[in-house]
Amino acid sequence: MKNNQLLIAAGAGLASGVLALGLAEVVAGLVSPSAAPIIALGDVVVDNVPAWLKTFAVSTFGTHDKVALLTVAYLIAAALSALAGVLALKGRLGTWLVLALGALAALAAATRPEASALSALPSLIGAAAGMFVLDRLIRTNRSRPPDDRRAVLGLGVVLGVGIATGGIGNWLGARLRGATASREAIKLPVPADPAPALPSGVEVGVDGMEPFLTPNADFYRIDTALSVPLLKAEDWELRIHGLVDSEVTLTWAQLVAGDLIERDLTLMCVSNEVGGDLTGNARWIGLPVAPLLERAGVRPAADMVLSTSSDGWTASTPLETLTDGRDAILAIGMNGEPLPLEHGFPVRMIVPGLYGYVSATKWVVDLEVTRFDAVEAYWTPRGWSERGPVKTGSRIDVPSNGTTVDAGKVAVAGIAWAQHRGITAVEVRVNEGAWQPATLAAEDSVDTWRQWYFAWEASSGEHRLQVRATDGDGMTQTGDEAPPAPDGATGWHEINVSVR
Ligand SMILES: Nc1nc2c(c(=O)[nH]1)N[C@H]1C(S)=C(S)[C@@H](COP(=O)(O)O)O[C@H]1N2
Ligand SMILES: [Mo]
Repeated sequence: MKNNQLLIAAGAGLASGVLALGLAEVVAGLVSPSAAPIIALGDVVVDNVPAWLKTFAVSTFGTHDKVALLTVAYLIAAALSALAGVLALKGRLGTWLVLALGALAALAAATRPEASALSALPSLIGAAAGMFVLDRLIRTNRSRPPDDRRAVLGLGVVLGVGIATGGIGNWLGARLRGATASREAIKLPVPADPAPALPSGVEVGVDGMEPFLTPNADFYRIDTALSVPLLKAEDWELRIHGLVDSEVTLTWAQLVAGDLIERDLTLMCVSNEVGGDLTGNARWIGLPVAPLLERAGVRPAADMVLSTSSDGWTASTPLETLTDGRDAILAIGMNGEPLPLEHGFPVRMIVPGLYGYVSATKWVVDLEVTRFDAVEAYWTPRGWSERGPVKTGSRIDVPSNGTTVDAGKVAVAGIAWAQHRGITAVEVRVNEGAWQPATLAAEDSVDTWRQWYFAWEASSGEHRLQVRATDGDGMTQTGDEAPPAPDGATGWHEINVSVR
């Protein structure tokens, strides 16, 4: 009997919690998706986790780190809701717990960089509804015998309504914010300076190799945003200020009317491990950054540009990489489409030769011309270097590690990269033997990765293959092993293959 009552109370708590979160989701859909309680609390967690935990999350869950975090958050919310239900049996403590959780989430939402005056509303309305429903459920159940089937039915109804409203809220959010519609309405302008056609032979044509240009759907995604910022191109504005003679404001209409260039650029995450897949190559359309900075009139004291996203994330980019003639752009197009929402719609920055965390700000809305000794970007106080030039590297993609192949000629192939320096040689060695030259695929540009191929005469047994690249500066990739933090992993990628 007693057990039954506890179980129903826990269920009442859970059902009220789901309803509270679902309703909060609807209000967040109207206010701002990032103001939803779990998202707001999650964002605070993301911004405050110690560096080692973030590194662990990315290395364990890779690009699924957000799903992992949200799953944990929802499990904690479920446990606390059930606890509130049990406490509510005894007195006011249960409803107070709901109120406290709601207030905490409201505080989190209200103090986010992208917060508005209404950001606390979803959590507060959710908590109020949760308290009311919990109170009603507990009261009705107290007045009934604990094995009454109507009690369970009531819980089920509340739970169902909660889940349904949550789903509606999410959908409503994306619709009402209009980001998808804004993106769908865009017809990318023809660039003034289009990319030359891909040279033939940029792909080695070995089965199992990724395409030279990464389809948008397969492009890796890394960012701190638990809910994708939903901006509309028509409302977008970029402010350029700081150590400049005159501030510049750039609207979407002005951006697309500018002299756009189209370039193939390979982007890579500093968290990419040796042999990792946190990299992609796309054909981007964008407006060069240098003329904008020139128009603003950069003061001599400046040595850095701090770019900020709509959700308050920042990157510190060395000024010289934006003005030395390389194709640093405010990108609006990715492989012939407007930027996908999760890759920074409507505008992001791309700077060839730099890891994403110091250059590739998505949903960019602000460029502050400043100094490295004046401000730190998002990842700097979290244990990453303030500067992040891409390190020369290479990877074996075929055959994959641990596979068995037939003796005889085996196609070994992969990619090598040294953005903005280019790749001049790739070498492979077998079982720590002599380094042997691989054949390079055609070069698209020095700013992209380059495929390579090696015809291996494989004899039966267990073998270890290693790869290393040499860049356009004549520097050969070091075999010294270093982890991704603080400024990019080093070491030779190796695979083990059984030959039968
Ligand atoms: N607004 C914002 N931009 C961001 C980030 C972020 O967390 N927030 N992460 C950066 C990092 S670490 C990388 S590697 C690239 C990844 O870009 P992608 O997700 O389009 O591949 O975006 C960069 N731009
Ligand atoms: Mo990154």
